[in-house]
Amino acid sequence: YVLKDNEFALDNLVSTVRRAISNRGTRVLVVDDLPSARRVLVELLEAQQFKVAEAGTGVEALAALDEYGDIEVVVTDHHMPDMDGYELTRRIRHRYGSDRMRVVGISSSNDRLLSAMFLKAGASDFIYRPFVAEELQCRIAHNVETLMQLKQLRAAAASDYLTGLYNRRYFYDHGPRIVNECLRHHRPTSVAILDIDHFKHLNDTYGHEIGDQVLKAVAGRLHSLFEGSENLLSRLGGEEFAILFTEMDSRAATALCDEVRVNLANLKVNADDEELSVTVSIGVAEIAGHEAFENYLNAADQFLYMAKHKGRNQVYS
Ligand code: GH3
Ligand code: MG
Ligand code: MG
Ligand code: MG
Repeated sequence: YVLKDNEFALDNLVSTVRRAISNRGTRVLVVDDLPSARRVLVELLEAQQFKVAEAGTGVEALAALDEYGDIEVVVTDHHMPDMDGYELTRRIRHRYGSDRMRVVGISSSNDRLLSAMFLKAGASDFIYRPFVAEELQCRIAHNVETLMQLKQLRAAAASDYLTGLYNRRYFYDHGPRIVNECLRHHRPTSVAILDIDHFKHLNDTYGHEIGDQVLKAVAGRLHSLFEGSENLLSRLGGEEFAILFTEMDSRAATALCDEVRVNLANLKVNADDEELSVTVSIGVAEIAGHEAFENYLNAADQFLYMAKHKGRNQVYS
């Protein structure tokens, strides 16, 4: 028995430490009108390595969400003057989905329907007081875990497996939002489609694996060229990439694309004993009106076709 207990204790310690490490970046907001009750929660959470923020009212809580910007979990009391925890939960859910923000209700009320009310209002979890510290910590940890898994899923769904760039889905999902934002502020935007020249020939000559290596090298160079800029780069599929340029009309985007074209032509990819290089063709279209996003991509694709037709290794707009 003693041995078993020790084993359990050690197991517990290891998982506690592991959890504490993964909690480290997460900020939790504790909302309670009673300072002493708040203190207990804050100390328990800080012992778990969470970054903790505090609020004494619902209004303060909503302000804290804006002020910090990185709060991912809210633990809220129910009975509070002005705004109760149920109402606070509703308001938080109005602004943040449960995939971004977890809300955990907590109350010493003996109304057994309260937990159902909270859950219906969008709370992720509910704990009745008095609670066992371990239970609170486990429930919070599960919520943090769920958020982390969702984050990983979102990242996987947005990225292209071979190159690590944003994928087509992300481009078509976020592109229109960026365009609308730019149009609202009367900023010019343009879109470019870039396609590697004679890539089928490269595949046929050197094999698919070398082809993949070239794709990765081109993607890596594009990434480093656009890193830190507001422009959205993605791999549409195959040997085709798309770039959404903000703050750039067709003329500016075309000039920049020509620099990209020259830069890529100078890229050397080491494959087996050979140094390979490729050229690209690019079509550029300005987004000037309120047509569907696809229409502008089709226009860029038409221009890309012209660039190919005119002999490749060039930009057409
Ligand atoms: P063009 O200059 O007109 O663009 O000719 P192309 O040969 O580049 O164009 P085409 O569309 O005929 O061929 C594209 C090739 O890209 C065909 C396909 O086998 C290859 N490809 C598509 N996706 C991948 C990939 O993920 N890896 C590799 N290695 N090849 C791919
Ligand atoms: Mg209270
Ligand atoms: Mg192609
Ligand atoms: Mg091609």
